Amino acid sequence: MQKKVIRIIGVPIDLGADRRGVDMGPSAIRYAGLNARLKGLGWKVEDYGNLEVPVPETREIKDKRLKYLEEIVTINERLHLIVSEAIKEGVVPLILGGDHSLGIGTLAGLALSEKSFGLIWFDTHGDYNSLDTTESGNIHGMPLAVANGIGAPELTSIGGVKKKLREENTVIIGAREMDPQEKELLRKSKITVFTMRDIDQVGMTEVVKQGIKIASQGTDGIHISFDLDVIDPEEAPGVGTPVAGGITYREAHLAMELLADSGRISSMDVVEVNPILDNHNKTAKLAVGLICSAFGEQIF
Ligand code: 5AB
Ligand code: MN
Ligand code: MN
Ligand code: MN
Repeated sequence: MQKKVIRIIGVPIDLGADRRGVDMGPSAIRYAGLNARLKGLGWKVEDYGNLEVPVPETREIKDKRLKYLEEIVTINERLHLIVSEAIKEGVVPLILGGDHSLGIGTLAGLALSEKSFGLIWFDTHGDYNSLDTTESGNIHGMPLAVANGIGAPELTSIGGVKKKLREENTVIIGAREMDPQEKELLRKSKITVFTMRDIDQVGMTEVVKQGIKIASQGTDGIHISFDLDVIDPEEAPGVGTPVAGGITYREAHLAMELLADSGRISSMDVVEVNPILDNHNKTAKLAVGLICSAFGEQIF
């Protein structure tokens, strides 16, 4: 890795999800010792602090198919500028969530750069719902579709151009729960989906190696979007939407270690940590371990 500055950007948002609590994610992750550990690895750490996010009690849901749309647009408008600024300055943005609706802003920010990025999306879910396929109206189930130009125009237009990702360089790893119509929509795209079955069958090493290859072809770097719910709830109980049958603690670390070895990580989101459901900050600590593995920490 050539870049030596990491800029931490906290986004304490839970407007994109039904369950309250992921707004406390950035605080829990910092409390678990993130900044000191990254410094210990030789990174210069700039903590930007948190973006200002309204609490749901002060707002109302205007459209049940797109809950808190206006607020989420405002936050992602701000986030995309902060991310694009970081890339321009040559520092690595590390975005702490908050729910996954922040992925809209991160990817819009990356798309503003002259550089091109592949994307690896670690998630139980596809996050590929459109206005017509969503059953919940929760925007955290939509960011990948929005980044691909599908969804409410208020969201897809953030950052100008419509498409913020290159489908052929986009990979989902760890999928195990998608809405029926979301699946259909995703199948129509050129996004590569590695499900839990693929991981069971060929192993995490092979899946991540293929993922890196796909995300690297013709790109300058790889953005990792890591939804903690990809990990089994036994090991990561503190997440917004826990689903049984996830990847293990070690598989998650191995994935980050392999990505670090590739030398191609240019930015990262870490989302959906929910301290209310957590067990003594276990999930936030795990998140810190994963971030450190991604940014060069080795066992020996
Ligand atoms: B997460 C669901 N597909 O759209 C929906 O945690 C879940 O960012 C979305 O991956 C989960 O509400 C969003 C049922
Ligand atoms: Mn997600
Ligand atoms: Mn998820
Ligand atoms: Mn979730």
